Amino acid sequence: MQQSLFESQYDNTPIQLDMPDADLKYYPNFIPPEETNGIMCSLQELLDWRQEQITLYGKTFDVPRLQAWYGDAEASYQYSNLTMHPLPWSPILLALKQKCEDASNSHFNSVLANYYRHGQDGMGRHADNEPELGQQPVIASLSFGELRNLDFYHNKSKHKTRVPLADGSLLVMRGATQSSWQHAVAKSKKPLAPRINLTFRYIHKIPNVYNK
Ligand SMILES: O=C(O)CCC(=O)C(=O)O
Ligand SMILES: [Mn+2]
Repeated sequence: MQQSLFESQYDNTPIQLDMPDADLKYYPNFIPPEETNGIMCSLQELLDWRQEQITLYGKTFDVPRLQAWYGDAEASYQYSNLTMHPLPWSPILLALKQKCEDASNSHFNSVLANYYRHGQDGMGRHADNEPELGQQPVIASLSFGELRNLDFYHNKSKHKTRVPLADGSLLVMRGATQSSWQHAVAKSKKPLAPRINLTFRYIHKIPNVYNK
């Protein structure tokens, strides 16, 4: 199965999404349909899924999805005064990373995997604008399983745009996308099947301000 990731002759012509202050390219059939289910099952089974928690106003909650963080050893980042280390790459993630790098003409050293188990899993509004990602980061977002909407909210105009992310699709975000927009995966009351999303990123080394 992994071999065919490299051999695929599938049409990968992207669609440039027409959004101001953003550079978004959408590849609807980036992974051939006959391969997506096998990859989804492998990711469900092989990744070290974790239930992370967040504390808000003194109360601790489960994050509404499972997550896993993989990457090069040096792709660590600071989070609440802690250094977070990625798990070492697995072959399937490396194969998918290579494919995303080729399409986006970029280099990635880490991936955040999100597993939305059902409609009540989602992700709140945020931008991927941490200092470790640098100015104008390139982020490649690969989706498997149930179609979920990625809702974009413009910081100034408050304009909202919904981008449906289909099984086997790739969305490459670059330029001003993160500085001008926030994005979120909305929850749904409908019974939705599982979805896995992989966001490939490049983490820059920045000085550890906490240990100075
Ligand atoms: O699941 C998605 O499509 C979005 C994931 C995301 O925004 C993130 O990992 O930062
Ligand atoms: Mn994001």
